[in-house]
Amino acid sequence: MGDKGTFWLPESGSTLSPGLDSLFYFTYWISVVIFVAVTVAVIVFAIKYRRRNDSDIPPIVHENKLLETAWIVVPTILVLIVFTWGFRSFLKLHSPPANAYEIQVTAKQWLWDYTYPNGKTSTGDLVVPVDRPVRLVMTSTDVLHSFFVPAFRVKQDVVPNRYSSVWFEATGQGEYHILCTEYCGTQHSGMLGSVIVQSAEDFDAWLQSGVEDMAPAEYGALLYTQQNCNVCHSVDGTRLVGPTLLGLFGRQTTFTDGTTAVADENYIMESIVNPMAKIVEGYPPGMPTIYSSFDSDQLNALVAFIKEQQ
Ligand code: HEC
Ligand SMILES: [Cu+2]
Repeated sequence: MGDKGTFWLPESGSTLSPGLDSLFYFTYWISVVIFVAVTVAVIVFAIKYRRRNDSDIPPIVHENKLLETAWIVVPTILVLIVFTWGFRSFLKLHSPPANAYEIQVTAKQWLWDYTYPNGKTSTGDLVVPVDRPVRLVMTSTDVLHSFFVPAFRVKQDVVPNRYSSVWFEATGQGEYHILCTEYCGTQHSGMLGSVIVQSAEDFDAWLQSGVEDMAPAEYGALLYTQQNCNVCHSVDGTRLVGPTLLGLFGRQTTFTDGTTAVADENYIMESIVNPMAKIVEGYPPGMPTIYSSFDSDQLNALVAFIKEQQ
């Protein structure tokens, strides 16, 4: 496969591409073989067994057990191979490595905004280091969008009021297209960008240059005191009115109705904007509902801050 892709697939730029592309070509070649075999059989049989005169009556044909078994068993095996292969790829697509570098993505009509852990921001162009897993935590401030990098074989809906994520590991330096693939209004087709993959050194230099905003986790720390979260939540393990935020991210929490959840980005956001949705067992339903008006910057910041309390 060349750098510029093939007739069927765009260039391949991430560690996810080879596995998915092989699966595509596997199903493609099976389809080609079956298509040719069926077409040839139809033509040959149509000629060979055509009705030759008015008194031509076909003989009675009985089933051929071997043939029938074969055309049940062989396709079943092929379908199971495709399923297993596809499911493994699906799991890989949805299991970012634990050490992935995280970048926040905010989609809005009609652009992509990126916020890096140190507060550096960019619009349109997403700069990432080569050969390092990157996880994008994405949300939208208005309508549905969808983040698509064809060369990386990743595509994920970006939805208001919740977080979705994708991860990839770019394998070569260069520029790759980002498209929005969810119709999102008049300028939808112009909602474009590039992933710019750089060497680790270039990326670090870029990251340190012209940082104007506070790091999300730092802003979160500020909100934590300004918004009085600290009155009810400690970050050192102490039990106050509410549970401690220490070790919350990734922790399994049990609720008063007996259900459980592992605290991820969506759980934390829901706990803040809709605190009555799930009440932590052993605690009163005492969290104020005033935080439902937080905007996505504030929520991203609090989520980043809480993630750091490990
Ligand atoms: C008046 C006290 C109070 C304030 C102020 C408060 N909370 Fe809470 N919070 C609670 C209580 C009580 C719970 C546990 C009951 C529940 O689940 O609603 C809770 C639960 C949570 C949880 C879920 C914790 C877990 O262990 O699953 C998160 C996250 C959270 N709060 C974040 C915040 C943030 C962020 C702020 C500030 C913006 C905040 N809270 C402000 C009282 C408070
Ligand atoms: Cu869009």
